Amino acid sequence: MGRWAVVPLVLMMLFSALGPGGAGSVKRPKALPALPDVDWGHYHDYAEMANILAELETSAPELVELISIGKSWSNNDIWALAITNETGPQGEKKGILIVGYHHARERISLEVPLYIAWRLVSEAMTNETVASLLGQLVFYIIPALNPDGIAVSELNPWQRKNLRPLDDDGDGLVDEDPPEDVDGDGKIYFWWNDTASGFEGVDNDGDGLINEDWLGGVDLNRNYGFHWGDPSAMSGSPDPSDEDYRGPTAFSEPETQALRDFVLSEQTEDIALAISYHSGAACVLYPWSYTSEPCPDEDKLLRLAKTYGLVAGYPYERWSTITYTCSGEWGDWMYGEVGALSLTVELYGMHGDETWWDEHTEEVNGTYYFKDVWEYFNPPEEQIEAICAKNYRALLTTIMEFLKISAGEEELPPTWDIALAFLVFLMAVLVILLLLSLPGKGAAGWRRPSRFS
Ligand SMILES: [Ca+2]
Ligand SMILES: [Ca+2]
Ligand SMILES: [Ca+2]
Ligand SMILES: [Ca+2]
Ligand SMILES: [Zn+2]
Repeated sequence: MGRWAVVPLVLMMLFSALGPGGAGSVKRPKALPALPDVDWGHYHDYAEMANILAELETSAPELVELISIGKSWSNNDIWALAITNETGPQGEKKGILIVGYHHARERISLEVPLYIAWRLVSEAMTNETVASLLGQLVFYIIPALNPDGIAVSELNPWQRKNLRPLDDDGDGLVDEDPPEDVDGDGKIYFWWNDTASGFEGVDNDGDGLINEDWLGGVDLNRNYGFHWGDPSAMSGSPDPSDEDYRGPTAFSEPETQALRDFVLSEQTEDIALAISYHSGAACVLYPWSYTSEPCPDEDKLLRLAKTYGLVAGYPYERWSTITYTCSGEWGDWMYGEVGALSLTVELYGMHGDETWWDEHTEEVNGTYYFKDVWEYFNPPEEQIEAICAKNYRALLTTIMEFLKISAGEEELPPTWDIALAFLVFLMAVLVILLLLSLPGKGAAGWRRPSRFS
């Protein structure tokens, strides 16, 4: 390339930097952030997630702040985004906390908060509702509270807990015998018959037992310091080998400590609404979870859960009446200790679908096999984006309802819905009648071409 060939290139670069109006001649519209191009057709691993979060901050530094709120057992950063309009009037802003991925096998619960962050930033200047919300609120989004779980769930999609090194069977060795994919079909089956049950795997340490000490761990959603270890609750086990092991003490885990310290720090605004994403079932839950009694804000929480549920198409109910009672649960702590209205959204899952379960269970000589635990908790990849999108809509609608609650506005009673629908119908009829009575280019206004007259 000759030396003069670069001139047009440089000129083009200059023009694009100045914008179509040239230097200062017209007021430039606010530039849209150059957003990362995200593929929502696959499950993101830890590195991909971290890249998207970093790119969001780079592309819109006036909206996004990327914060490491702590490190996991395997020394992975637990990333949070603070998203708000930093250029408008600041004043008192309320915080909205969104947290995903407490449980390793619930991979869709990472995609949804990641998508929410991406959509909020992408629509910050083009969607009036989003712009208004970002003016009044700060969104704190933690897509993956259990970052170590991502890689483990690829190896063993049964994994639920974090990676605290833990001697489940008390033999002095730590995490020495997790399940393996022995037959190489990419899945780990669970088998059971009349006398025994177990997972696919081999005896890694030669002690005669198979899979007796998995990787980790503690159930992060039983480790919070509100009614932690309450013996009256059905879930929150003291046994390290159990799926819902609550940990040695409340907030024993770096992951729950990170969330606690972030929520309670001076750095964050007053968090007034909090939403946590899980999967395995499809429903919206609210406190209490440790007891079947209603909490003092039952009315408000039901109103929020109903708003979310109606938009996303999920049933909604107090946690303890739809599932089972839990101790040390996130939503109870967020509400009971922090004072935020808290919802838990179960995004997707085959819980309670007996037909699906039967179709995915195989019987061979009196022993049953179940292989599709990934599919139990996570939608096929081609459904990820639609599930993210409907939850984004449900979240925005719920936040609008939350703002009404905060402003003391009453919920529209159901009779109002009917009255409103009737009014809309009446107006439509009137408009149609009006249109029909108008002379114009319709049938009545048609003129025959002159040559026929
Ligand atoms: Ca052991
Ligand atoms: Ca272990
Ligand atoms: Ca296998
Ligand atoms: Ca063993
Ligand atoms: Zn979960």
